[in-house]
Amino acid sequence: MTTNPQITVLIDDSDLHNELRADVRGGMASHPKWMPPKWFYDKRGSALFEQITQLPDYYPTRCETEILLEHSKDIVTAAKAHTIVELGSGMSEKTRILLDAFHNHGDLRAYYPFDVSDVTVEDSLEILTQTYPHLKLGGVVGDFTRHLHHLPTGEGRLVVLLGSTIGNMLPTERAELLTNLRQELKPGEQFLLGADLVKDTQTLIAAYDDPQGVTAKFNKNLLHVLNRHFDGDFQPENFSHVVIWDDKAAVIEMRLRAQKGMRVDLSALDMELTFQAGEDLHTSVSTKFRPDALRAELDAAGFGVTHHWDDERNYYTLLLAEA
Ligand code: AVJ
Repeated sequence: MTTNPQITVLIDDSDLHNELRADVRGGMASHPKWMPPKWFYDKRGSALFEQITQLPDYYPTRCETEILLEHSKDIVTAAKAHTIVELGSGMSEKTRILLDAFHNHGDLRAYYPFDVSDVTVEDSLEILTQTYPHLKLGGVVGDFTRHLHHLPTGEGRLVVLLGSTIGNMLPTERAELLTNLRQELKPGEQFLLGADLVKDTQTLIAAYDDPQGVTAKFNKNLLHVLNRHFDGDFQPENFSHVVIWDDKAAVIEMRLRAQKGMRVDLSALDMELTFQAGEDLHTSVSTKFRPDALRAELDAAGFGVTHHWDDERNYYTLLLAEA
């Protein structure tokens, strides 16, 4: 009875390669040098992030899972959705908690993962087809910051954005995403957002600077990605993993600090980079939210927050908002 899920492909490997090239040309010419965090996630980077989610100090994934397990029935009842679209779905692992709850307590008819990685969308759909034979499945390979006008249609949609992915975006980028999303939705359609909250500095730093060194490896993986794409000669061991809490902006920053002066060749780009000793390459921001401020951002985009569910320690929150 199942038909093969239809996948809409809006970007391919060569688009990604070109985008990475543009980001290198822009970011490496800036002061300070910086790169957007989305380039960590090649095959090795994704596996390292998977390991991060299992670290004792990296609490966000566990908190979000705890909230989903504890409140999935309430979420189903409140959201009343027939269609789920998941942005940045990855392998849709946590989503399965929601899908199961909708199966038991709701009337869900369709699920659409939306992710930049074609392999990820294909693999997750293949697994889901077997587990949820009654669900209509489809997917989008695209960048939700650019391709939201390709949001799958369907009755009674719930768009979900989990994993504190929104924390990776800058305030203006968030405003743009939320506004665009609100515009895509019909009044009454829903948005479920997972976000990490401000808490004591020690806990925040420890989550990004584990003694096992997995996050350091993940951070340095960016340099491996650049070497591979552009025939580069970065020596990742000559950079150290640096984590900074910026209280004013409420962001955890990750950086790679040059341990000595260096020249780095990116042959395929005809580019030679110079690093001074101690110079930082900024590799990511991870925003931590204050509940009122996050609500205000959703309000400003035309959403109304109707529910929120937090974990026991108030480390993390799931917001349900209505368009
Ligand atoms: C997947 C972006 C939510 O910022 O917490 C984990 C990525 N980086 N450790 C985060 C990440 C370093 C993660 N997000």
